[in-house]
Amino acid sequence: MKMRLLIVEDDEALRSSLVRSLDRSYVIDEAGDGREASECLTHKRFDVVLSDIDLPHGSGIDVLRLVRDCDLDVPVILMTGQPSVDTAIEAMDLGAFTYLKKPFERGTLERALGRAGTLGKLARIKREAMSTLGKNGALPGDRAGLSTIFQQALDTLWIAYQPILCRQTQKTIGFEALLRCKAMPTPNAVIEAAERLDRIHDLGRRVRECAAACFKPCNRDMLLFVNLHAVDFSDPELYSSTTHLAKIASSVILEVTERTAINDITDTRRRATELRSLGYRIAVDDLGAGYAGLTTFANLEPEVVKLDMSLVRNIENSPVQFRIVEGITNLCHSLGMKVVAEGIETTRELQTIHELGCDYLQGYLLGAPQPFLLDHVMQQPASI
Ligand code: G
Ligand code: MN
Repeated sequence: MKMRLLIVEDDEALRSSLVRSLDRSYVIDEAGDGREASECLTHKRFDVVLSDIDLPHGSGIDVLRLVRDCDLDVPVILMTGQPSVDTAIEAMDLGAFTYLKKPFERGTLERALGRAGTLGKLARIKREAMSTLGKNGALPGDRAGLSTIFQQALDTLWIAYQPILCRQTQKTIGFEALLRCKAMPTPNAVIEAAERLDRIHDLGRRVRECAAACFKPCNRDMLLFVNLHAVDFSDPELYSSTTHLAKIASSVILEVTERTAINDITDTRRRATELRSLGYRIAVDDLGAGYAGLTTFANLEPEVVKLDMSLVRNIENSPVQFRIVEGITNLCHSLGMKVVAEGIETTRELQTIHELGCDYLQGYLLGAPQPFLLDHVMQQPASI
C-alpha cells in the first residue's frame, strides 16, 4: 500500500516538482500554507508530513505544532532554504523527524521519507502496544506531541474527592483532592508529562485552584488534603495569600510525598514555616514508599503522616508490615502527629489498622474518589 504524504510548501513551482517526482510512490495531498495544512490534517491521516519552514501565516514550526494537535506520531520533515541554527534546534526539539536544506537531491529526500515512514509506523505500533498493556508510556516521545496532550489534560482537569474518616467516630473528617482528567490515562501520566515539560507549576496551580474552588463542604470543620509535588515548593504562587486555596488555608493540609526527593529543595524549614504562617498544615504522604530521610521529616515537622498503601495491603497476613505500622504509629503519636492509613480495600485490612490505632482511614472500602457532592459528607461509611 502506498504511503500517504502531505506536502506543505508555498512555492508553487517547488511544490509541483515535488509532487511530480513523488506521486508514483506516494498518495499526495498538497497545502500552500499552515491553514490549508490544518484543513488536510483534520480530515485525513498521513504517514509523513513534508513541510517548508518559511510559510505564509505561520512557520513550519507552527505546522509542526498543528500536526501534533491532530496526530501524535506522524513524522514531520522540514525543508528550509536558510537553515538558522535556532530554528533547526527548535524544530528538532519540537519533534521534527529531520530537516532538509534546499536544494536537496531526490535520493536524499527519498531516503528521508522512507525512514520517516517506517519510524512513524513503529511509533504507532508502540503506542498501541503501550495502551493495550495499560502503560503510561503511551505518552508521546516528542515535546510538541507531549505539550499538546498535556494542554488537553490541563483543559479537562477535574478533581475527585476521597473521604478520610476518623477511626474512633467513623465520621468523615475531610477529603483528599485527587487529580483526574479525560485526556490522559492516569494521574501519574499527567504528572510525568508535566515533569518532562517543566510545567509542574502550571499543573500544581491548576490543581490547587480547582481543588479549592470545587470544595463545598456543609460542615466548616471539614479538612481538605491537597497533594504537592516537590517542585511546587519553589512556586511563589504557593506562598500567595490571595489564592482560593489560601483563603481556606486553615482547613487545608498540604501533602508532601516521600516518593520524590524533597532534599533538592533548599530551605525546606523556612518554606514550611511560611506555609504555616498562611494557615496551612503539612502532611508527609506515602510514608514507607520513598527514601526521604529524617531530615525531611525533621524540617517539615508534619502535623499528619500518611502511610503508603503498600504498608496497608494485606497487612493482616504480614507480621513485618504489622510491626512497621505499629512502630510508625506509636512514634508519630509520641511526636504529636496524626496518622492516616491509606488504600484500605478490605475489611481485614480495616480491622488490623483499627487495632493498630491509626487515627484516620482512607481507601476504596470507605469511599471512592468522586466529584464533590454535597451528600458526600452525609454518606454512611462502612462500619469499622
Ligand atoms: O500518592 P497518593 O497517596 O496521593 O495517591 C492516592 C492515589 O491512590 C489516588 O490516585 C487514589 O485514587 C488511589 N487510591 C485511593 N484509595 C485507594 C485504594 O483503596 N486502593 C488503591 N489501590 N488505590 C487507592
Ligand atoms: Mn496523597
